[in-house]
Amino acid sequence: MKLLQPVMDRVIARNPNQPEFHQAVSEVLETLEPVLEKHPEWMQAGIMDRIVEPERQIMFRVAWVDDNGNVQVNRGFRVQFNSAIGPYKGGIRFHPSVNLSIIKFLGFEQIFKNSLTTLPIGGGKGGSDFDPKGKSDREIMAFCQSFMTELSKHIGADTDVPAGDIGVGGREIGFMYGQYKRLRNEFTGVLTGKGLGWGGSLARTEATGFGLCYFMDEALKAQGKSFKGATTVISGSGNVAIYACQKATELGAKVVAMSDSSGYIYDAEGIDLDLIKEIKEVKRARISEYVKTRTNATFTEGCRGIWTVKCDIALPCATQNEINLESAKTLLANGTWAIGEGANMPSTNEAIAEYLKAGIIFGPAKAANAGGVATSALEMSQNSMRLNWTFEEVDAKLKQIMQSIYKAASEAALEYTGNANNLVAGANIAGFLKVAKAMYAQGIAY
Ligand code: NDP
Ligand code: 2IT
Repeated sequence: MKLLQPVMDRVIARNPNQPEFHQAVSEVLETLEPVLEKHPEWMQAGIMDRIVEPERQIMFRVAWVDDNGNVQVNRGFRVQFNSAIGPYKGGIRFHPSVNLSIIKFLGFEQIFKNSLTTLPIGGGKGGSDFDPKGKSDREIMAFCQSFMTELSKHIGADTDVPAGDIGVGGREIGFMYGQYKRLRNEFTGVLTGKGLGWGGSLARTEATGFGLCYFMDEALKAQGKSFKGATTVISGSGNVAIYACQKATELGAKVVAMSDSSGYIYDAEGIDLDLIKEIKEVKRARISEYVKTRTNATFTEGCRGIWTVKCDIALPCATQNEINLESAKTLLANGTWAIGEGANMPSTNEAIAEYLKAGIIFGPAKAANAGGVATSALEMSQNSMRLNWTFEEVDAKLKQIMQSIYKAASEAALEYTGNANNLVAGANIAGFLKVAKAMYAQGIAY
């Protein structure tokens, strides 16, 4: 990196102790050099230094009362990263590991992902270090209400539209939406992932997992391959993993392993997804329960072990940096020929370099998991029009969007790197171009 190394150096100097943010920025800057060589006017207009600095970062106290009557204090975040092409858009994550570095890496990635969807949405992300595990419904509600009491001052249907992410699903969106409405007295599309009876879009729940499979299906087809008969491993067992499992299975794959943060299950006969849904969606229990019913399956403690399971296709759908260099090497040594990222930044930059070196089919997160936010944008459209599309309509639009993302990424990859299969560069470049053009056109205070 020549042109952009000074930008990277400034990011590191200005944002010490934010390793995840540095990682996400470095992965993008590494691929944008040829674009900036063609556009010196963008360098001159400071587009690069501007794009790595959030437009606004909000951090706030979230105080709430637990079931024992004790006061608990968490920290809330909303990073409004870039609004060049639309209102800030991105999920909210509740997980004890959440900090500013994690929210910034997610918000930064969201800029390019949202641009790739072709829909008018800017990039943002939020969350809290609140741990929903083991909390009662009342505690979840109390936390969500306190969180939204502050967040409501900073968002709006035309300003910033949050949604779910790790630890935030339909239940949490409901509690937050109720509080927003209570405070503002307005029924607008200020959140996505809402319930189907009150403004939610059909197929939003399925969208990220389905979209991942639609994207990978295109990438596989381009190389004469498909999900048919492919042994597949999916990490995680949350929203993204469950619907990735459903669609991959529909497309002919045999999913043999899934996980949660305590370990992974292996079922040689193929995962029983109804059982997973019962355990994770209904009972909110641990995945280890699976082997009580499916007695031929095994449970192994620890998260990284799942990457030692021999598979053709791996779909990491849990969390960031779940595949490090060692796990990447294990996958490749076991003959894995395709990897599609459902989670955000699940592979370290060293792991990605290893995939590219091996020449496997690799669907990077920004492109491969964009189906969730794309369908959120479709939910926003339906809310604005005050009407609902059918499941089939939304699903068809989602599929078409994922196909067009694949096309845009592979064409940009070919144009700028000479290799249509380098979807890492292709996705970053295609996503960046639209945002950079918009930022340039909109000028700067002078
Ligand atoms: P969920 O909360 O529904 O599920 C998360 C899953 O990942 C759970 O199985 C969880 O296990 C596991 N997990 C979470 N953190 C860790 C960790 N630190 N180590 C190991 N396992 C972990 O979240 P989603 O399915 O919504 O999100 C999964 C990934 O997909 C995230 O990276 C998210 O950013 C990304 N994503 C989500 C989208 C969406 O629409 N929801 C859209 C695009 C990307 P456990 O239950 O034990 O914590
Ligand atoms: O990472 C993501 O794209 C999401 N968590 C979904 C964001 C959204 O606004 O639907």
